[in-house]
Order: sequence, then structure tokens, then C-alpha cells
Amino acid sequence: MSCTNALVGQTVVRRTDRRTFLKATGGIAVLALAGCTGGSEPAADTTVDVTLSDFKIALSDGSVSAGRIQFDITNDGPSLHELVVLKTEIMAGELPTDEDGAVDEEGAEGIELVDEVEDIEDDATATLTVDLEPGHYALICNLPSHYELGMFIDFTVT
Ligand SMILES: [Cu+2]
Repeated sequence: MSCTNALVGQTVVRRTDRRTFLKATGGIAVLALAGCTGGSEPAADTTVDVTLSDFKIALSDGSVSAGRIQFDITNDGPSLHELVVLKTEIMAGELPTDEDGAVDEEGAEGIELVDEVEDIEDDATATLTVDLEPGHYALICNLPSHYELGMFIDFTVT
């Protein structure tokens, strides 16, 4: 039996469909876990709640210990949003932007893209699990103009 991580990693589930989703996958997940003897992703050390809205990002905890961090993301809308995790010494509100007001996630000096979840719809939830070493991070939404409208927050890993 293969070891399927049905409930780990990146999942995007509409909040309104969540009850149905869990009901539908619950049985499968139990079977998968029963057949797992190793090789599965380790559980997160820390969970941080992330709330996206027009136009800000709120965290349940702005500083956590290094390790496997699970971001439980909720988009309170009303717009589509995303969550981008950047490792950088630059303060979250001072990242360089191009003429479109977007942060260069992958080319800018001193900014390292860790991971991201795109296209989180209004009223939807998503999960992003990443291994983070100590340092300063910036969490942003990089949809056009959303960063400049205030969708950034500093995050520290100790
Ligand atoms: Cu946004």
C-alpha cells in the first residue's frame, strides 16, 4: 500500500466544502496512515494561523522556533489572495518593487523565495508547510498592487 499524504502539504479547500471534504477523505486518510511505516512527511513542529484580507496579513504568532512550520491560511476576502514566504534581511514593508508594484520574488538580491500558495479564493483555506531555519522572513501577497496596499508582515524564526 502506498503512503499517501492526503492531508499534508499544500491543500486548498473551500471552507464551505470542508465538512464534505473531510467526510469524503477521512476514511482514506485513516487507511493511508495505517499503511504508513515511514517515508511520510513529518508532522509540523509549530502551527501559525495566517489570515489574509483586503489588504493585510495577520498572524497568530510573529515569532516561532526553527523547524517545520505549518501555516494554516484563511482568506477572509473579499478578494483573491496568495501567501508568499520570502527569506530576507529586508523589512517586509521595504522590499524593492517593480513598476507594477510587485516584489521580484525570484531575482532580487537578498530575497530568497521559500515557498508560496497561489490563488486562495475568498472564503477558502489553504495549508503551507515549510522547514524554516532561524532568520528573518517576509510574508507577502504579491498579486498586482496587493503588496503596496499593505499585504506584508515580518516573521521571525529563532
Ligand atoms: Cu492579496
